[in-house]
Amino acid sequence: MVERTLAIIKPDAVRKQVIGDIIQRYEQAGLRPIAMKMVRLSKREAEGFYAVHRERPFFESLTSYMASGPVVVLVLEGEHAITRYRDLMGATDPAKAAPGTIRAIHGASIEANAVHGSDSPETAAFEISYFFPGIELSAC
Ligand code: IDP
Ligand code: MG
Repeated sequence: MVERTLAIIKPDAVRKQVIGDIIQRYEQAGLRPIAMKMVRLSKREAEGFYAVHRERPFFESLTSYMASGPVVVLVLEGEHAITRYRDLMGATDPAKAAPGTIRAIHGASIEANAVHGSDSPETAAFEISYFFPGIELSAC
């Protein structure tokens, strides 16, 4: 089943200048970028994106961090893209992420963990529409 998932290359990874390395890993895994842009989220935009986490103790810090610098937002398409991208990212905490995963390689901390990926088809639909109007995906 061909799926679409939302990926974000987070501020720590952009600062480290590993955008190219991360996108290469997506492509080598058969996750095809079909939309992409660099944006600087406002605090409010980061809060809207992570609204499901608003009761969590790390919400304030997480949304400040996500607004701390530019991010690269992509839609990735491929067979079982959602779970395959979660596997490629690795566990939330880079210290616990399997060797060879993007978070193990590039993550700095449980918060600054290099990349985001949608966790379900419903989340992917919300997250893709948060950043990309349908018209920007229709040519792909
Ligand atoms: P996920 O990104 O692996 O799906 P979530 O639980 O959805 O993990 O958390 C969203 C983001 O919030 C994480 O990617 C990470 O940046 C941050 N985060 C998660 N847990 C913690 C924590 O315990 N302390 C600080 N930040 C956290
Ligand atoms: Mg999540």
